[in-house]
Amino acid sequence: RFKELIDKIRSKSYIDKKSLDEIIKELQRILLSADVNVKVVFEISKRIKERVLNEYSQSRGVQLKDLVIKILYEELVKILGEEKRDIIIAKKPFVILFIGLEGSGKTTSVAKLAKYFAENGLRVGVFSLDIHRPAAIEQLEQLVNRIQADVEKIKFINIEGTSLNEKIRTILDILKDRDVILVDTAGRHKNEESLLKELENIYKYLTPDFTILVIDAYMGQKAYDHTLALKSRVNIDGIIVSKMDGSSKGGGAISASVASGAKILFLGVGEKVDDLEPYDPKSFVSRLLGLGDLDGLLTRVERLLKREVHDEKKLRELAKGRLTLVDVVTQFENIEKMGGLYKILSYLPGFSGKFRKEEIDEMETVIRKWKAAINSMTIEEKINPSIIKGSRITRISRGSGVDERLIKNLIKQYKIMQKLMKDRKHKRMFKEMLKSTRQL
Ligand SMILES: Nc1nc2c(ncn2[C@@H]2O[C@H](COP(=O)(O)OP(=O)(O)OP(=O)(O)O)[C@@H](O)[C@H]2O)c(=O)[nH]1
Ligand SMILES: [Mg+2]
Repeated sequence: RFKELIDKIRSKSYIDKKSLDEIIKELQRILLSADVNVKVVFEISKRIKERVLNEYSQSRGVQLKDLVIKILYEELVKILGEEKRDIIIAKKPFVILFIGLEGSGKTTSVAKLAKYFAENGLRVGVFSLDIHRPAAIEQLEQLVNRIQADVEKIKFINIEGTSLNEKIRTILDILKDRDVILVDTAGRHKNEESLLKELENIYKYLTPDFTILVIDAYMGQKAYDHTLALKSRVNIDGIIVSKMDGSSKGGGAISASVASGAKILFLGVGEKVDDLEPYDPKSFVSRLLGLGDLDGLLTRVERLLKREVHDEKKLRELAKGRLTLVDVVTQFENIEKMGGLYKILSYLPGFSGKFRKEEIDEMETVIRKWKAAINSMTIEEKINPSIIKGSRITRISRGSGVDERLIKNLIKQYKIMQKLMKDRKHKRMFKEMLKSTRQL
């Protein structure tokens, strides 16, 4: 579905408020169907709209659809995490608490991370505080025993028949020589007050150095409220998204990230202790949006943005004071900055009241299309527009989606402007410009 949206944008290379609104609406539908929380979708789409409007005029050479994807990507990873990150083991022992909804994959994730840390040369201690589900502690023990590691590397501890406070104190003491201690807990539902209270107590007695929220990729819309409920009781420092080996797109992770303020660290990609992957922003977002080669696209856009800066410089040197189409674009941008044609005209004697609002809106649309056409031109064409004829016009039209007729008219405008620049009769310039724009 995202692909369809992109194809739709592809056929547009200029933006007006209406078509951007359409794009944003479609984007909202896609994010909602990927299970991103409604509030989050609203926030993200607002940001994207603002940024597209702001950045499009400065991103010459970048197609609108690519710009939309780039901005969407940047906004998403701002929430999810912009890079792969590691848990910094800042002291010894470093205590990590695992929390999450029932069945979210906490116990499996504890075992996966035990293996991960052991492989990184750390001495790991593991224990469980899940006294609610039968056989929960045995499940963790079995998973840990399955890890192929030096027996010395991973130590599993359990003691029975004491209070929560006593149990935590005793086990922490036994494991005090470990580099890192991983603590499993029972699943909590946001409406089970006694379990949430118990979590608060665990947090208080354990004083963990780091708390990981484990969320199931299939959790969807519920992720937001559940995360908020947990966040109101304990700190959340990082997120593991489990079951990413299934068909879910993992949109719930965005909700969990927003609600907790924490970033994604790892993904669970299977039931075995080896099935752990570090989070990678590009592949996570590609999957969420169902986009194949996001990496390639982002690299291309970056390159284009860099090259444009370079091209501009070269262009300025070559043009040496001549009126180029880049200057024309700058003029158009100045008009926009000054509040649009309507405002400018109302200040010019002889013009105020001459045009109806709709006529001026129409002219502004034409100007936007001209800008798109200029974006599709080569440097030579921008400096010396008189070479733009025949097959060049066809090419520019195809590249920008702007009608050939409009491009020819742009060249005509340019020539008029060039002439008028010489005798500096700005008033007449406007008059002529507007007259022939109206004839379109
Ligand atoms: N396919 C797949 N299955 C997973 C993954 N992580 C966990 N599971 C499975 O999901 C189920 C629940 O996992 P647990 O680790 O027991 O979840 P939990 O959060 O500890 O569950 P409770 O302790 O009951 O709250 C088990 O059948 C796991 O094998 C994963 O990344 N991929
Ligand atoms: Mg468990």
